[in-house]
Order: sequence, then C-alpha cells, then structure tokens
Amino acid sequence: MPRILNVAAAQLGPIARNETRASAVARMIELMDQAKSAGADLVVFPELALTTFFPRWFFDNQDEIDAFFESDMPNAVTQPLFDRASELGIGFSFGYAELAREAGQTRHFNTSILVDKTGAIAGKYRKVHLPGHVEHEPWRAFQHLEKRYFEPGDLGFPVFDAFDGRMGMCICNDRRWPETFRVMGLQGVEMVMLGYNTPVHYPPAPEHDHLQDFHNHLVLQAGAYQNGTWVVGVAKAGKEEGCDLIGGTCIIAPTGEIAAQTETLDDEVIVHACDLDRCREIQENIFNLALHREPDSYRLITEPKAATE
Ligand code: CDV
Repeated sequence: MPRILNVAAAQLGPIARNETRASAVARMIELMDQAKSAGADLVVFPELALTTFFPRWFFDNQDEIDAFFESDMPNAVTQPLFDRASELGIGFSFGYAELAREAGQTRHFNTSILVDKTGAIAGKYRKVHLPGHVEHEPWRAFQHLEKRYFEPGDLGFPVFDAFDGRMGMCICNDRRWPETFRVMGLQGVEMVMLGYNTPVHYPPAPEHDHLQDFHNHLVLQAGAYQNGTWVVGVAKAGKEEGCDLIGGTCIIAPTGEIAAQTETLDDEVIVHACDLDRCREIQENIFNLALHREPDSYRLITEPKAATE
C-alpha cells in the first residue's frame, strides 16, 4: 500500500499589527476546517503565524519586543487550535516567536513545531539562517531585524518519524540554502514543511524585486528534487502594514514539479495527496546519496564560513 499523506498548505493573508493572536488563531482554525473537509491529514501554516511580521520595525524596548513572543506552547490563546485539531484528528505545523528560559537564560528563537493528530508536539525546529541586520538602518523602506531579535537555532535540522513518514522543517530564509535540504536529505527526509514571510522589495538589491516569486520556487523545487523529498512551502502573503509579501504557497513533488499552488494573496488552502513512496524514485536513483555522493570532495563546505581566496 502506498503511503499517501494528504497535506494542506494553509496560506495566511496579511496580519495587521493590531490584530490579536486570538483573531489569527480563529483564521487558522477556519483554514484547518477547510483542510479537513478536503481530506487533509496535516495542515501547514506560515512562519510567525500568530502575529504581524514584527522584525520590519526597530524597537529598542525589550518588553515591546517580547510582547510578540510566546513563553509556552500551547498557551491560552493557541489552545483552541490544538483542541480543534485533536477534535478533527488532523496534524499541523506553524511558526511562532519562541521565548525560552533555559539554564537560567532567556532565549529568543524563530521556531516552528509539528503537532500530531492527538495534539501532541511531535517535533520542534528553530530557524538557523537569520536574514537581515542587527542595527537600525533608517535608509531602508522597512527594517528586517531578525538578526537583532532572534538568535540562530540550536537544534540543527532534525527529522521526525511521524505521519507514517520522515518529516522535517525549516523556516523561510533557510530554504535558500542547499545545506538546509541536504542535511535533512542525509537523514532520509520525505517531507519538508516551511513557512515564509518574503517581501517583494529587497532593500539591499531592489533590482531583484521582480525575481522574488521565481527565486522562491527555484529554491523549493531544487531542494525537493536534489533530495527526493516533498516540500510544502507556505506564505504569509499580501500587503501587511504597507509591505507587500509574496504568495506562491505550493506543494512540490520529489521530482521538483509543482503539484499544487495557491492563486491569491489571502487566506487560502490547497491540498495534495502526497505519495511518500515516490521519494524513492529520486532517492534510490539519480540522487542515491550512498552510491553517488563524494563527501571527500566537499570538506570545504563545513570549514570556512565564507569564500576563501
Ligand atoms: N522571513 C525571511 O526569512 N525573509 C527572507 C528575506 C527577507 C530575505 C527570505 O529569505 O525570504
């Protein structure tokens, strides 16, 4: 019997700065209901799904920053999402800003979790590649202060045996790095779930603005094909607080083909029946890592951080 995982990608339209988390959760529950009606086993939501994309503003008051973070998961405001999911018997994944207290230290991560059909957290990932800058740069049309508000994830790129498959997560900018997908590919990943908030305008190189949708699909399709995995990429889309975010939410097959894609820049669900056994078409042939990889020639990848002379 093929292992078919019916997956929904639940794109969110813009979340205003004054929209409450309860309102965002209500929108997510509505999308979850639609996903379940369409037969989904698992629904994937975007990066930082509970609030507006707050790194676009400079704040120097830590309390103001921490107000966008969650100290517990689930918590009072997200519990209805967990409850609805276990009522429906559907799994889900979403991103949020995590405030962790570990070994007497307060830590800030850009996190996503995978929740199984019983409402239990089956996996956690903390974003490794944090884009943007640390200091206030007023010349930009808007800020991108992820490097100021978060620290790089400390969990690596784990995979989780869940939903009768091998599941992995990454977040937004991670998708642009081949290392992200390869590290999970080396663990036999069969589905990578990720959310993103990607502005159309990229202040350091605005000449690339017209390429944002192309680059999004380029890296998702390459990551899928080169590792023989399904990829579910989910946008927070539309004009959020004056900033245009790309859509292009999609489900990519292990061949790199786009199997399903959203049509709007608003709340929208797409569903696809993903045959996890199709990963073998790639993983046992053209990208049979055990047979064809030549790691001795790749040593340089993990040693220097940047190009050397
Ligand atoms: N949220 C993100 O990680 N956004 C980045 C942009 C701004 C470079 C991205 O890679 O889409």
